Amino acid sequence: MKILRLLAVWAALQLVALAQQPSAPLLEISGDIAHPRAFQEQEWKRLKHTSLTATNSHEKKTATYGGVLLSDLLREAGVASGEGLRGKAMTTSIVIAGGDGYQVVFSIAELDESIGNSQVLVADSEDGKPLAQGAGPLRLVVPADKRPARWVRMVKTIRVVANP
Ligand SMILES: Nc1nc2c(c(=O)[nH]1)N[C@H]1C(S)=C(S)[C@@H](COP(=O)(O)O)O[C@H]1N2
Ligand SMILES: [Mo]
Repeated sequence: MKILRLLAVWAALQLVALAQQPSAPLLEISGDIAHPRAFQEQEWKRLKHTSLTATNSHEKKTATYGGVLLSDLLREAGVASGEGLRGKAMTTSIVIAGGDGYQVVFSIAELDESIGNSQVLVADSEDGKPLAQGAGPLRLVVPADKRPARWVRMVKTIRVVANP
């Protein structure tokens, strides 16, 4: 009987440990930044969201995407922007990687609202619905690009790389 009670306690402890395990983050921002961050789904939902309409020329499909602007995310992570973006910081690159290892690069100045002002959205919805499996949960939307080669599917990490 004592054994059974011990087993029950052990099983309960296992369940508590399982529930406390942090799930894999939705997105991580790391590299040469003041505030590396990992966003869980709940935190991501609370970030300021923006929507824009863009055409995927590959699929000849125009849709309205909702998500967080890359420039807003970078500012939140402490990356230089606006008048603060000058000198050596002008050579910083932003590497975006998908869950399949596909990576693309943006230069900091092309994203900055006061310089290139190229809007890049880390999208979490398409026409009001979550992104399809294999594309989401997060996908880059780059309206200014002619070919959607930088529309990274399954975005997992954003790495800020300062030029040495
Ligand atoms: N994760 C990931 N994203 C990716 C790619 C990839 O291989 N892996 N290919 C890119 C290329 S080259 C193109 S043209 C578009 C294709 O987007 P589509 O599948 O929505 O047509 O996805 C881009 N995003
Ligand atoms: Mo492509």
